[in-house]
Amino acid sequence: MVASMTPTTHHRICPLCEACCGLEIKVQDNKVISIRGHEADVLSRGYICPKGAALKDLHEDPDRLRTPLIKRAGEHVPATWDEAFAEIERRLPPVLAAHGRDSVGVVVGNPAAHKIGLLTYFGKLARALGTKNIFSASTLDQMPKQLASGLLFGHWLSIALPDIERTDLLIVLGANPVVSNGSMWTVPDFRGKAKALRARGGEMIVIDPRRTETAALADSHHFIRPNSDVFLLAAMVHTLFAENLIALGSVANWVQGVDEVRAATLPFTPEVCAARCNISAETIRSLARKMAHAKRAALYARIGTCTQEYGTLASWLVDVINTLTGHLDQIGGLLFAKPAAFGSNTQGNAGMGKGISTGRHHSRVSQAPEVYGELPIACMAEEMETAGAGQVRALITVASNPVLSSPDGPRLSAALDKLDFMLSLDIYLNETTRHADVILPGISPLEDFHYDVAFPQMSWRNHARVSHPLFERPEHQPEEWQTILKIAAIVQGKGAQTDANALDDAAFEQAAQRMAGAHAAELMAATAHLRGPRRMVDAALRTGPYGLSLSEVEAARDVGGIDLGELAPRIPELLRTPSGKVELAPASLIQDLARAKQDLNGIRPDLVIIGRRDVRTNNSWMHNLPILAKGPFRCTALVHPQDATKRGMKDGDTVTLRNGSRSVQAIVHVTDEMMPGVVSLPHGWGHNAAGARLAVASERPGSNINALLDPNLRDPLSGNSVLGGVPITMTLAL
Ligand SMILES: Nc1nc2c(c(=O)[nH]1)N[C@H]1C(S)=C(S)[C@@H](COP(=O)(O)OP(=O)(O)OC[C@H]3O[C@@H](n4cnc5c(=O)[nH]c(N)nc54)[C@H](O)[C@@H]3O)O[C@H]1N2
Ligand SMILES: Nc1nc2c(c(=O)[nH]1)N[C@H]1C(S)=C(S)[C@@H](COP(=O)(O)OP(=O)(O)OC[C@H]3O[C@@H](n4cnc5c(=O)[nH]c(N)nc54)[C@H](O)[C@@H]3O)O[C@H]1N2
Ligand code: SF4
Ligand SMILES: [Mo]
Repeated sequence: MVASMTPTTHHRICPLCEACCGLEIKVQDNKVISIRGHEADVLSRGYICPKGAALKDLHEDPDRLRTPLIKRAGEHVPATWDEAFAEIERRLPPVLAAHGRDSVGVVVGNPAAHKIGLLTYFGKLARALGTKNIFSASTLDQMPKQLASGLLFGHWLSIALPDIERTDLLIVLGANPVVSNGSMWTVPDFRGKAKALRARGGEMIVIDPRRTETAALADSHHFIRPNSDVFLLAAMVHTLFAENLIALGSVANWVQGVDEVRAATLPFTPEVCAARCNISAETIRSLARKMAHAKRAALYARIGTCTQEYGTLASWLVDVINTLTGHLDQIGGLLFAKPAAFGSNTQGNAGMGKGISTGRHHSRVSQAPEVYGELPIACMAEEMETAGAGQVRALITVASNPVLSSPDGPRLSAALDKLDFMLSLDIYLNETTRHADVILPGISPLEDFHYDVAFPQMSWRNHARVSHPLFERPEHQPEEWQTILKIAAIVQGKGAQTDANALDDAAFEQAAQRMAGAHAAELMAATAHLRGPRRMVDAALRTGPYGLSLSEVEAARDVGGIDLGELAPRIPELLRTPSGKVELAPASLIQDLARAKQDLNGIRPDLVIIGRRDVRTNNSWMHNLPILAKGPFRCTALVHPQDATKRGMKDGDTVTLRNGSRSVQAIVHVTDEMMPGVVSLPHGWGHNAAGARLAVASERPGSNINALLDPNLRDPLSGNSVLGGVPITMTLAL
């Protein structure tokens, strides 16, 4: 804790995106005076982006909530923590008692992945509720990638990562890591690493409907028609078989299903697929040959390939190509991380496991299958609107802003208004939380302990790093894990007065059994001085593959963390599939490929819409920070000159974008960086909701692309929403 006249220096991990950069923060008189990249950080080596520096603005933002709010007569008014918990106790248990467990839904959003208290305790709330209605941002994002990886390798978090510092060829499909700083791949300073790749004679190819900031660094760029990656990828696989380019390399003994893949991709000839995806047959063949001939190569794909109708198929075929060309589990190809703690594929029996399954239950209205314990977020509105047993009548949102981030926000907004009770764990009164009856704020990241649970499982280099609070949290404000345990106690009928620490002790005893089995008592004794997430981290580190402890990782904080070295081959030990092999041809995917085959000659709409990210934004919630909000307006619709001319439009015009009965207005920016026939509008905008408290963001609200999108359009296997490649019309606004 800090209260000094001379500046003090602190090191912590940036909690804002998956790059997880190490920061060096100087503090004086209890104020942040500077934030820069921590040069010694073992993972990020001094890199920082503008958002990292904006943590100061976040910490100081007057709109960031510091006390609970209760809605009284339509107005959100400040309340004490005791009053807020009492209000929850008054309103939530009766809903459960009258309508059963499924009548309370929970939705968890992106920042929860960066707040250890939320990430490690959310599950306890979901279990306490016992509801099937669990939703998250995963089905707006990476669920297809997780499903495909789970089917191939046996666990949802076994993600094959490009070995960027040692590769000769990197193909980037549907991702813009120069702006996003990487996703499902923790790779701070992607730009620096891509430049180094090219400087050592390597090649980078980008395939994207927009000539992106990442494409600007590449040797070549190809426009691809949105929503058609499955056709490009299947045709590449077809080519590998047709030209005898299959060479599995060191994993040859650990792969099954090659023949099934060959048979299933036979119909996808480059000639047939070229017209569908807008990439010539010759280019398709040349991409396949390049992957086959390069000694060290990696094909990387991300959200552009997930948020589409064939998201799981596309994600699967990416790793099929990586495997068939001998780059899986190869130095300079694709490798798997080996995290120091919480690694799902460092636990249990090495080399074999249960694998994954989906569809253990289904959503009530659309019958969408459960995937990784949750239902598609786009089903949330219909579950609230449709009467009958199991109707969602109360909702808990945890760091989630689905009114802006999920399809048909306006419909969701209307459904939230009709709930019997809504509780939000959030730090802003925004487009979603304005509907809540009670809002419980989380503490500022600078007041919080942190250890990344998920991202070391996807990091370009193995490491262990931890963050400590720089500032004391406001008096009486609980840490977020304590808040969650209190709510869990309320829904279990234990009452709001229950001591969170006692609940935590009981829960930890069970966790210790799971982690250490016969040695559980020893583990409990070794960690007895800790509580909450700190104790979980210590226990996970001690039982992890490097046998570290929290105090060892803490001791390395100011020297940039503990470097656990380059990624190394892990097959077969990593596998958790029932066969103990890489299951290259899962039945569900082979079957789904038939759906794509039906669509080989599918319609090619005149105009479709896709999304976009900007380095100064982070989904829907950082537009209120002055340092990021300044500068040119970013929520513009990018339109190719041909498309603009055809419709009599010019730069700066306001246009109406329409998808059936849904429409939004946006300002046009004409640019040939777009593929003709494709419009790009970023997501996370539309900050003009009445009752929200976002002074800076509401000055330039922007438009909500998700108001255009249809919640019924989903990848059927993963339940992921289709957020791109959706046909629209565009007319000049009157
Ligand atoms: N059309 C379109 N839509 C998209 C996408 C797209 O590409 N196109 N991308 C999708 C993707 S990848 C994602 S991940 C989702 C993200 O969508 P969401 O999961 O809804 O995440 P955010 O938009 O980041 O909103 C985060 C919420 O968490 C709150 N919050 C921030 N920090 C904290 C904290 O420390 N504690 C608590 N309790 N709350 C906090 C914020 O105030 C905000 O309400 O959006 C998706 N939506
Ligand atoms: N600055 C910033 N960084 C972020 C975020 C942010 O909002 N701002 N959000 C974070 C989150 S939650 C996530 S999940 C990651 C996402 O990280 P990325 O996946 O790198 O996300 P994007 O920058 O949206 O890049 C997706 C690319 O796919 C392209 N695309 C769209 N449709 C298609 C298609 O059908 N096929 C192909 N091949 N390409 C297509 C788009 O033009 C875009 O260039 O970024 C994270 N980092
Ligand atoms: S890239 Fe920027 S936002 Fe992401 S972790 Fe690094 S500093 Fe933070
Ligand atoms: Mo995301």
